[in-house]
Amino acid sequence: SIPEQLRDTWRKLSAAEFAGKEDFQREVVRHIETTLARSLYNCDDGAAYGGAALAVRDQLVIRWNKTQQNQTIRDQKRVYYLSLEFLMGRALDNSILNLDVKDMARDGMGELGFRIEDVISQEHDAALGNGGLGRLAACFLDCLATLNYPAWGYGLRYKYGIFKQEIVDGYQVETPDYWLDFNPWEFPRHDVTVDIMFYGHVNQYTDENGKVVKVWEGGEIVKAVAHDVPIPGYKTNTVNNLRLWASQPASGEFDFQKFNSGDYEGSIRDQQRAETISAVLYPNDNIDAGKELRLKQQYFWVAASLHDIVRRFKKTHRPWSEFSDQVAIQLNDTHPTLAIVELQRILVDVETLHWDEAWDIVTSTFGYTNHTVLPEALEKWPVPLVQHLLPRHLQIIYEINLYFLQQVEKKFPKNREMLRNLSIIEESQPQVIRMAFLAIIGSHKVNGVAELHSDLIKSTIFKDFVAFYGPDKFTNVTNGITPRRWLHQANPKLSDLISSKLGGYEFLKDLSQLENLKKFLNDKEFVKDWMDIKLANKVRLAKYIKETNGIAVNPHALFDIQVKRIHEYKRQQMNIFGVIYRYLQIKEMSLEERKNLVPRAFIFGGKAAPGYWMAKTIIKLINGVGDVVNNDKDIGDLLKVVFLEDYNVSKAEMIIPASDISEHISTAGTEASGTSNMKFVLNGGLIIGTMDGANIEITREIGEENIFLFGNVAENVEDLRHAHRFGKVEMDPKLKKVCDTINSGLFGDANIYAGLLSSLTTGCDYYLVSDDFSSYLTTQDLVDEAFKDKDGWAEKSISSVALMGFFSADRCINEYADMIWNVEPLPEHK
Ligand code: 73E
Repeated sequence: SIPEQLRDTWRKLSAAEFAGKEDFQREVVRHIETTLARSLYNCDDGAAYGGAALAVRDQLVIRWNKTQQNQTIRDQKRVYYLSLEFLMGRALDNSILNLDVKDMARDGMGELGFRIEDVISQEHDAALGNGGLGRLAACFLDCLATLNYPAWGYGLRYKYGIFKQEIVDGYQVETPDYWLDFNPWEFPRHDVTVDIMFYGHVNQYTDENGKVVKVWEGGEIVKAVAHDVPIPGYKTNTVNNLRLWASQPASGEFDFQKFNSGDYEGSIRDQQRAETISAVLYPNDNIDAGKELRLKQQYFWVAASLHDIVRRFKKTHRPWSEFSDQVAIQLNDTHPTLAIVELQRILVDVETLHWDEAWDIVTSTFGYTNHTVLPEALEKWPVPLVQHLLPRHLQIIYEINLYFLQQVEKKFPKNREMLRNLSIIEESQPQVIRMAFLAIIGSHKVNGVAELHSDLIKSTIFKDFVAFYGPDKFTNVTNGITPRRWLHQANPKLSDLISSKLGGYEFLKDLSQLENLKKFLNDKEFVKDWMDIKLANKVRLAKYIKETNGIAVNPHALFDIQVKRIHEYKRQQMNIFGVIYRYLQIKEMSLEERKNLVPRAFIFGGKAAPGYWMAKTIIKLINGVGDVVNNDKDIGDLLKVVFLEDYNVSKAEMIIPASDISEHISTAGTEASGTSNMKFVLNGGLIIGTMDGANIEITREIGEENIFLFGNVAENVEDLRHAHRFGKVEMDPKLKKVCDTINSGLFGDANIYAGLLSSLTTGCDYYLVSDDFSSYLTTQDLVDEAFKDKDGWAEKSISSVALMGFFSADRCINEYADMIWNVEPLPEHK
């Protein structure tokens, strides 16, 4: 660092925070003219975005540096959130809002000739995630910074995020998402690197004290390079760090021997192989693809992150026994479970601690969050693959398992079944490692993400662990969302209206204050403003639909939205079957009868995993139905069906505020939580849903009168499935009618949909569409009736929002901090 006597000079010259609009504008223009080498003659929206982003970024960096210094000086326990996905979306708008300089930015850019909305929309989404799990990680980062927790995110810097979806002839087509052409939000740290080893073998040596030491050596080395992203909190000086690792060849250069001998291709092959590790995000949501490259990604990221965490701890010269007083590591699902093994390896092999002492440190450091009970999503790695890629880690896993099973044997003597049920190793062909079991055994707390889900994991997939550990190791932290992005940023008009009634924007930091909105339920002007904002948001979406899909949607129609990953368990198929039934009904109605109908626009969006054939068929059917319905002159405004291409975070910010009703209709017991349900309600939309995930707690908070619930409950699912398997279920006649219509070829060649339809019959209807279809339709009729009563609908909308405080992710973070991490916020620095 700089010598004491020079520091005054340095400090005088330190970068300063904006004093006002002119400062901001000066920085924007300076960046456009110098950093970007443009001028007022060739500055388009893209360059204006660049200038604005760089100017705002400078402000973040000033606070970021101070936050990091402050955290080092205070030297308190830190939280490390390990997630293979961070679905961040856009950063400029979020940064401006969190710095509380939106008005200044709007005026400032306006005077320079640019509309702030146009500038903001130039930004490419940071789409390093699939869906809810990745977006939850992003919301948590916002909250950690807003609440001043000393926290770091650790992830992978994918060169390609989630693919872009195009719809061609009604089918999904994937194209790569290269998002790094201009990314001002990351700082490559070429000086922060870690060498990561793969393959190789384990050798045993006896050291000078006669102790046997195991050394993992002779493997292939890949270099991890840190890329840091500043994470600003809302109206606080705290700016935390998200560290993403990129893979590079260890030497940094190609193989000169090969090059000189004329093998140019061979010389860069190793480089490409190394870079492949962080090249692409696996595009599967709630499915485990089980590919070797995925395991490589996991170890690469986990090993680099742990090295970094351990290096930071060692700088404080504390004894190892204090590690878990300084470090809490949260595992976002099982994807980072190898971190448990890696820390044990570092402590035992490198730092030469005794096994038991090391294991105590490990287990008091980690917490594990489970996000799904779907069997196809539970990670299991084949033993031979792990043996090949990470030989030392496999030995350690065996040892962990051995000691654990000895405990099991003590508690349940001679109980072979218990040993088999609890073993980390599943005795299949080949043997596989159950990563969730390893995560449980290596953590001090395990949590689910909504009450029902946390109960379900205790009574099903982890039942025997509850019997072994007792129930206290398992807990619940119901998911939440950040109201900064999902209200203030996505729906500025509503946020402004709320603040005008609640006396400022404090509610964005304490969402329970929304309760005070109830006082205005009878304030006619307020209610009108509220519904006018909803209409304006619908008009905006209708305009977008017209531009992108060419479909004219009446903004006064009931907007019924289902946007999320396409998955059979989420039951988009049930939704579109319902649409088909509605269409058939309308066709049979007289003109007089039609006058009573509520016009409805069904709006869908979401990506299918590229290899998930059934999900892709569902997309095709939605588009097939849309083609028929939207072009049927006889139907007009009464029914529209829209599939919005390439659903992502920035589109969600536009779509969610425009809903009247949204659909959260998963088979009971399958959706762990869901978080878009919370986003829709917070924006004044109502929901139709099943008794699943967080829908249950949303109902408890906002009241049954404000939600449209239907369908079977989780308790009945097993029996119903059993009945289907034994052919004891007659198909609902209405659903039969829908199937017949699809089979008639009305929506395109019936062969395309054969698999989808047979899943209901020969496939035993695993997701129970036929069991819930009739109550789904009945409930949709109730929605229509309720929508006709405009005042009643407005009352439901406002009173729901008033009671959504619980679902702020600030509440989640405080619960994690309290129950799992045992960390305190830092006092905010100047
Ligand atoms: O219910 C959602 C939940 O709201 C759940 O399906 C999702 O996590 C959300 C946040 O808690 C989720 N994603 C995955 N598992 N659960 C997953 C699994 C493997 C790869 C990618 C994502």
